[in-house]
Amino acid sequence: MKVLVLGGDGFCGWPCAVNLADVGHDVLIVDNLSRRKIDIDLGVESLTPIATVRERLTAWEQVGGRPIRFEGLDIAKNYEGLLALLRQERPDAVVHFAEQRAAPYSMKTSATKRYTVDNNVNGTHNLLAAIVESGQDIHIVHLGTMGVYGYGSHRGATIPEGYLTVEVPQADGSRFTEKILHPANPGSVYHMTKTLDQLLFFYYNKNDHIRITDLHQGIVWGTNTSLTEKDPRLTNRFDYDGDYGTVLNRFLMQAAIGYPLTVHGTGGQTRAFIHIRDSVRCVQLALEHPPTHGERVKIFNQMTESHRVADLAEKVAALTGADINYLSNPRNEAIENDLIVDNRCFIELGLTPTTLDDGLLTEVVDVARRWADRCDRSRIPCLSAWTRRQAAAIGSPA
Ligand code: NAD
Ligand code: USQ
Repeated sequence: MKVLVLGGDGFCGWPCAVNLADVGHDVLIVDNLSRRKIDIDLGVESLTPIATVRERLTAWEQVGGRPIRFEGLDIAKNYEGLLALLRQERPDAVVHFAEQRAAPYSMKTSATKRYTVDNNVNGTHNLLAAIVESGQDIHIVHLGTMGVYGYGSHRGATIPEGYLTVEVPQADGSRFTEKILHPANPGSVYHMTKTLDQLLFFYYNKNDHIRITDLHQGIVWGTNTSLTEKDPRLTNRFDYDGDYGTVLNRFLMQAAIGYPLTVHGTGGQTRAFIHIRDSVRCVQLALEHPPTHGERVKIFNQMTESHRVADLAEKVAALTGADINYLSNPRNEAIENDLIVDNRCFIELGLTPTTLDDGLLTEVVDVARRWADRCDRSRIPCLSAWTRRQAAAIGSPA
């Protein structure tokens, strides 16, 4: 299959691209390298040293990998370039990772809010419009987020895979049932862009019959896969800073350098998680099981387990002896929430979930220890506040 991987230089996209090439697909990475530029603007670096795209692709061929090509393109700004690329390449599928993905970054300033909306919504819409204009039958596999469902109380209900069955009362007292997109309840400007993506997919699937799989992914942890471990130049990025670092990888890295684990609030927030190796496998499964023509948008919950943030901190502390610090929460989010998730679609397709085992946790701590001298401790605190009230509480500029 010929596959374009939009955002294939990023944390989830890079291991996914090499896996797809490894299993025999013809892969072209499309990326504007904005993530690397944001690192420069923020004055931070991936904890692991990452090679340039060119070095990565050369290394991949040198370890015997099927060649992967690269195209530098901004999918949000260069519509004509994207359309020309689709016409030239005629891909069977496009995997879409190319969005600004950090909630704290999206909440930093009005400029980062506007950038996140412009980049994410335009990028997704450009892709949909370009597929229609190209007249081709291309399957889109999009990386969405579990955060579209929201982290308020679901009152013990199981979160379905995208669609909720509701009963609608009629004036005459009768009722009918219908399957609707699960109501969206975003918790940040970033998460809001993913809920807008969902509506764009719904519309283009209905109007133009584009085949789409939307993967509602949980928080990805871990760093490398067996393929990115083959050569140091293939190493994946490891974000640890207050904007881009995600909770479990941050805790493991903090434990490695002797920094007290940064729990926001009481740590009662419950979130969904998936290991990077499973994330890569799920994308492959989704690509190889496309929706049929005329099928509505296929939505999978791409997560393997749910945990409370405080429980994760305690688990990491027990494993490493780290201290835990309960901090004022910079985010405007529920103090605690329940999260029961249906993830049967991937299990039925053959995913064997990698769960939080001590060996894998230790592996991440070892990676972090190895690169501990690259860590800038001053960049660990989360200083991006959701509202003025939160900014005042954490002593951050509003
Ligand atoms: P990342 O920032 O590491 O990678 C995104 C890549 O897309 C980067 O290489 C960036 O340069 C590129 N990009 C962004 N805008 C672009 C544009 N306009 N044109 C071309 N390229 C562009 O992020 P990630 O962690 O790899 O996440 C990838 C996707 O998966 C995102 O859509 C994210 O929302 C989703 N996701 C990530 C996680 C996670 O824990 N990392 C969890 C759930 C969902
Ligand atoms: N948190 C801490 N301490 C920290 C960092 C975070 O307690 O040091 C808490 C946050 O307050 C939040 C939870 O941990 O309650 C998760 O935060 P996160 O930064 O790990 O994850 P999030 O902002 O939700 O975003 C990440 C990815 C995003 C993806 C999302 C999946 O950056 O791209 O969409 O996970 S999900 O959470 O399922 O919506």
